[in-house]
Amino acid sequence: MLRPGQTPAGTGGPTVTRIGVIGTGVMGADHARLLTGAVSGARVGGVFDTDGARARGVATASGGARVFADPYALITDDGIDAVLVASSDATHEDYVLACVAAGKPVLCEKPLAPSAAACARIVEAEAGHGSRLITVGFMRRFDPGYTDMRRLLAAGEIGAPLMLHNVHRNPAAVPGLPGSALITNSAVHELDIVRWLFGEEIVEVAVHTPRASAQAGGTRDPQLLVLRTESGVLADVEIFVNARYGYEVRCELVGEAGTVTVDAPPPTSLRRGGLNARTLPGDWRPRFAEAYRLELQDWIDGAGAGATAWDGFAATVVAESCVAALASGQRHPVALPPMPALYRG
Ligand code: ISE
Repeated sequence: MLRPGQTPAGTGGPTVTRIGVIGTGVMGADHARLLTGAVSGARVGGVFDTDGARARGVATASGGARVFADPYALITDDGIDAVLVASSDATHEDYVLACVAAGKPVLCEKPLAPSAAACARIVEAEAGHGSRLITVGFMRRFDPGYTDMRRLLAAGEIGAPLMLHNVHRNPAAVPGLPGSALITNSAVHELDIVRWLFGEEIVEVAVHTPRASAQAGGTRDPQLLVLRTESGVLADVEIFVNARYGYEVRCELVGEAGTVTVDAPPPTSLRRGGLNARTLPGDWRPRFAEAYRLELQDWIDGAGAGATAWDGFAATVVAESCVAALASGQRHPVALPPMPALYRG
């Protein structure tokens, strides 16, 4: 996590943290745009992408950031205070470990790494370093709907929680996507939200599948995950990545004395020809625009509300159990090792 005061030496002006962005695809470009125009106290200091033209485009749009040919040179450069990793999932581990070795704060897009073993190596490195440097980009923790739901639950407004029903739909996915990717790439957000909302671990999972959609190109889509927490709360997650009609994420929390619903309808509706219509976004960026902005601001301010490396590890452990449950059709237990002291409290 960042700490305020990481001002480039000798500027004399307000604190500006220079961020190095690794990966300038859809998410990296969007983070760079927010850092440049919507977040205070930061600017894009450098960018790296395997596609040089794409990196140059984002550098220009970010007000002339430096373009690095080597991501490790970006990480260790004196002109870079902190790093945002938005490259492909398989590259996260190496970049995050290099940031820890350089003692630089890093915000890594989800998932922290594709396997629990890789996440464990990252946790071990950070615990060895002795202070927290890593934040994981589970942006829903900053979505006003989800934070309100958590606040209402904590305030006792709906009594003790019983169930959480989640709907997570994308309009289309690449044909032939492995069924496991629906869990590790998409439903991993709900795996994190369940841990964050209830403040306890998921201990058992099952994955059910109806017949696959004819639109899914051979992918086992949709899927229904059923998660049981330590205290016996059940959360179900419908993940459907070829829903065709648009991007939609919503959920309802059922408690002993009431429910809380998170929905994100756009404020404008069009009534015409017997219909009352609201436009749905095409993907997650408009749906979670405010969450991404608040996540970055929190990171820049060093406020520390973001997910830790341990949270990234735990979500991936649960995801691996779900993938095993998808393959076996059986319920699977989730086993986490003891949490290192660095992440307690
Ligand atoms: C994507 O990678 C995301 O992180 C989105 O939030 C999620 O809704 C989508 O399904 C993923 O593919």
